[in-house]
Amino acid sequence: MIQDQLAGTSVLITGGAGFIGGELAHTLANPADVTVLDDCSSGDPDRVPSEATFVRGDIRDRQTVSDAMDGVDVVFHEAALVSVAESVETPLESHSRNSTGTLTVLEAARDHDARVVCASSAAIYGHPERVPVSETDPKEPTSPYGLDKLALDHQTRLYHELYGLDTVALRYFNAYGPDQPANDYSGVISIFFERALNDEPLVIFGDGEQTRDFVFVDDIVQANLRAAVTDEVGEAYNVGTGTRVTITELAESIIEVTDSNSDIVYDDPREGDIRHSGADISKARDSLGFEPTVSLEEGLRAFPVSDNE
Ligand code: UD2
Repeated sequence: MIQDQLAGTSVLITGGAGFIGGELAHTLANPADVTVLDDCSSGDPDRVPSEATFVRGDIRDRQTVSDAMDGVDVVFHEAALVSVAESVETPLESHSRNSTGTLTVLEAARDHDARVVCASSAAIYGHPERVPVSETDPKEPTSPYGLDKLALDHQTRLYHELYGLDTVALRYFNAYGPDQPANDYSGVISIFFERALNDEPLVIFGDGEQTRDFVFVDDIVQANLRAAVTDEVGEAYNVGTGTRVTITELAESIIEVTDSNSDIVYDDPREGDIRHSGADISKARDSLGFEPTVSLEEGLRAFPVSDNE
């Protein structure tokens, strides 16, 4: 298994109480020595595995970050303000957490000579000129979140070019998994599951023909582990599956999987919504050996279908 290549190393996971960071922490808790740094502004301390050292703190606090990085070989930087909609409401907060926070992590990594794998996002591409989108395509973010992740993406590359640090940026497409919280700021899959399980209508914004590349959290973890050991550093990689579904197809699948009586209803399109998003993953395939392993059908079946499960 890829995580065995990190056996005996010391890793720091920022945002390790969050949806993706928590999954990484559980995967690495056995082979590696894991420290989690999370301020729990959106993360849940219950996600942190008992084997990990948990530091409750803010990634913008230089001393806290530096202390947490003492003796660390690899940093997985997952801490972020994760919601596009929230970033539109609070652009300063998004900038502070997503851009300044990342610089603070990279600066500490420079001091401690630690490798850093940073969570970038497909949001940096804005409305792609073509799908699937490849890493060199234009980047015109349409939200503060996308802009701040674009800054993170460049910061990650610059710390390699200027300071010789081993860095990698992973541009996540639409991440999902059973542990993703369902609220106004979360992804469509967790929202649809919650509504389907309560037989409430699934509300689609727009005509439902918009498409997304949904990537299961286990595959996001796999990409991170590969980035932690690759020689191809100073690079950014798309992390998706290379396949897309329409939001109507997604809603129908979730109703089927949950055996729900929910209806599908259509509402006004969401402002700033991207029409089509899908990843060209050939670079990650060729350079990292990344291969998505969980189809959308399998991923949806990993969700609990009743409150008792
Ligand atoms: C996701 C990520 C974002 C960023 C981006 C990368 C979330 C919450 N956001 O934005 O962080 O990484 O991908 O491109 O994961 N929709 C409905 N009904 C609902 C909710 C959503 O129809 O109740 C639609 C929505 O209008 C959009 C699609 O579903 O067309 C996906 O929406 P999303 O909020 O899950 O994710 P997205 O692609 O805006």
